[in-house]
Amino acid sequence: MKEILAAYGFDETQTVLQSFGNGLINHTWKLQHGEDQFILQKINVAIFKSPELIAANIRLVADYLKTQYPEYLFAAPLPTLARQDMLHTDDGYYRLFPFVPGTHSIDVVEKPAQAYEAAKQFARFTKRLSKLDAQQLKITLPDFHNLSLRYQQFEQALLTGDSDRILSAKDLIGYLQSQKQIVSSFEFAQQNFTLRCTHHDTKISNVLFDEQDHGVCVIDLDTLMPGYFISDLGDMMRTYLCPVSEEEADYSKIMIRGEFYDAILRGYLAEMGDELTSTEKEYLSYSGKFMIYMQALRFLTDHLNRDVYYGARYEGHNLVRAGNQAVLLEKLIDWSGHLSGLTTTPN
Ligand code: GN1
Ligand code: MG
Repeated sequence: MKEILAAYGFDETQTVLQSFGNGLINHTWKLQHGEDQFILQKINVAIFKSPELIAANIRLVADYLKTQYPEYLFAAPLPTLARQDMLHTDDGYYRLFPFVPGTHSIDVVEKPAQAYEAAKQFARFTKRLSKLDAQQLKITLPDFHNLSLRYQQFEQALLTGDSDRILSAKDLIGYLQSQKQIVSSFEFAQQNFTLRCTHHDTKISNVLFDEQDHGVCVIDLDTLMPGYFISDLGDMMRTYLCPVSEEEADYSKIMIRGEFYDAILRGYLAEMGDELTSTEKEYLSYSGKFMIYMQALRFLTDHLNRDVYYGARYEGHNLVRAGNQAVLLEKLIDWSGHLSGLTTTPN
């Protein structure tokens, strides 16, 4: 830490570091230096193999927004004393962000208004970048939301994963196999949707709110890449619709909160309503199923592969997470069926 603090010009005796947020991949701290607050983040290089691509994307977007939308608040990383926008030490890559004064973040969506505000912020971000060619963005995580590949990785784990785990997860495996049509809809999306500058991690803690609980800006651009709108809209559905998170082991608490669904859509469409094509608009409700299904596959695949990606804090942790997401998927399919008066919507 000494080396890191020195690189940013902080006096160690005046610095207080505290773990921050609940991300599974990168480690994040809140850094207090005298009166000033910052966010320090260590990039997990086992996952992000080329951190310089993240820095390149942030620079591209920061420069674009500065010229096109100077009023847009964009929290770019702060340079080191040596003017680098990322610090490379023997121990990894670090970044420092300003803590935007007067803002706070939340970890759990408790009110529909928070869902509305967050959806509007993520949509505004993509909309502001709609004239920037998404192909100019670097791919920081290849195939990150490629559902076809995630399904193949799941099938591979069924062949080469831990055989005891495969056996004991057979009901869940069967359920996810029975929902494979969700992959076909993704393949349609790939052919027909517009490639956009997509955030790919739209959990609520990636939005900063002001004191009146209005959304101010989005943060955490590690997974900013070319992608489809269903990733951003869908991950909001995955993480805002249910009162409990993917960590909840008591599945009786999993439910769909209809008023949050409406709030997400209203917020998202308030900014992106004019940007989405009519084909894309037919896939609004699909987006939730897409992301929940993919997350269930990813957690289960990792469980079968002995937790190499997400890690596990207890035996069977990723199985619990996968089961949680499968129940959420079932509830959403059921709920959206009632919504449209059909048993299930075609996509
Ligand atoms: C990871 O690190 P975190 O929590 O922001 C993962 C997401 C998953 C999420 C599930 C790079 O995000 O894709 O949805 O866990 N990020 C990566 O909690 O794999
Ligand atoms: Mg993230």
